[in-house]
Amino acid sequence: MKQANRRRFLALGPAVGGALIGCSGEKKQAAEEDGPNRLGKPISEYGERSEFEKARRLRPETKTPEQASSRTPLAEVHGMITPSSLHFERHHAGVPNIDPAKHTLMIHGLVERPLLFSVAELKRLPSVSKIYFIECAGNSGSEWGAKPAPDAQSSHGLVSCSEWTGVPLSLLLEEAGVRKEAQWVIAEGADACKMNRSVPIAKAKEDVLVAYAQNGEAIRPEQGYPLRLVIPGWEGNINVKWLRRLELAEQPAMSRQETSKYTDLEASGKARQFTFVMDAKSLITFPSGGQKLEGPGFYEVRGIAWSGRGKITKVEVSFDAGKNWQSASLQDPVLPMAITRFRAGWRWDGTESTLLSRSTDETGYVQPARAELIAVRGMNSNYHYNGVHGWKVETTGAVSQAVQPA
Ligand SMILES: Nc1nc2c(c(=O)[nH]1)N[C@H]1C(S)=C(S)[C@@H](COP(=O)(O)O)O[C@H]1N2
Ligand SMILES: [Mo]
Repeated sequence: MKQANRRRFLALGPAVGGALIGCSGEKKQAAEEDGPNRLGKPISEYGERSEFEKARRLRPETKTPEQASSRTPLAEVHGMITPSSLHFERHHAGVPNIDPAKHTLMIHGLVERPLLFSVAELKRLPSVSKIYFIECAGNSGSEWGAKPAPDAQSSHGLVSCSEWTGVPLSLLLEEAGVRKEAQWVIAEGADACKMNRSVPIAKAKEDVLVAYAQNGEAIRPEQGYPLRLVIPGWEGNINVKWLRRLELAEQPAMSRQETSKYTDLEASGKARQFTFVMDAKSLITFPSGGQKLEGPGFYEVRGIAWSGRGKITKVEVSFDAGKNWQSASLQDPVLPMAITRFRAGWRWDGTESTLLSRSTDETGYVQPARAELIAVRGMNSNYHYNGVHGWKVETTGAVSQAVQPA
């Protein structure tokens, strides 16, 4: 049975058959010289990837790389976890070099008992590990305009997903004793700009983490070493890195990042503020812009979906610009506020095709078409674009961005 399936698979076309051409005797000998008969490298203290692997973060050309973002190569990563070394970065004042032995977290303001924790003290407290995505509100912002970005990394690379370990913020707040007037927690980082954001008290008590680990090791400096806030499902900016202070207050701070930035100007000229939640989104990562299909035949279309409101319950894909839709299969585990991978088989007949994906989350929210999004939000926004995205496969097999009707 297995054999029969395998033979059928090989018949699917040139795209999958090529890799299985047998070795000639000569080739076999060469392979053995580099391979298992040759003594390899010794053990090492800290792992590096193979020299043949080239996936890397995309950085813009800029004179101010301390105030910039780099992007995850979404078309080159697998599964739901982003390797820490490829997690996107967004810094407003560079990455501070913090000695954890000297770093502290202060909790003060409207509390019964102001507290000061060392990193070591935080690590002694009851901990949890959770898989959550972090997405900059500016992710896929290029798609608001008439000229969408050419590939998955430049259009959607400001989202990544890690396993975060840390202390529930609710536990620290209980220890401090939150006074009933306190409605906001103002979080501040230890970077040069002391970036700060205001978190509503209900969310702070619900599921926020003061994280010290990412994917099994200490958080990377770029992600906030030694401490960061992880605020599940909410825009990246509020996930304050290099966390050093939490002030309980009656009012939000009205800081730069929640007034002049990270607000969304509507068509009427009125701005939406405190738009924390990242709505459901999805992206096909294979085939995606810049790639080339070798010829007609079978392909596994792959992508990622995520929602700041909970679990992804459905991803539909279309191979004909939205005329027909079918459900993709979702890779377990499907976790709330985490990246979910989807896959769907496609037999490409060689004609020009537009591939779309559309996600639905457990609240019933459906990722809108671009026109539906613009009808509600106008065209003034830089942030929170989550319209259905498409790639065009040309008859040559070249894949490029598909312009969605406005
Ligand atoms: N202290 C501090 N926290 C910060 C930032 C910053 O510049 N300083 N950038 C914010 C923004 S805009 C985003 S999108 C996320 C990015 O997190 P990452 O760099 O770990 O991907 O961190 C947020 N937290
Ligand atoms: Mo951001």
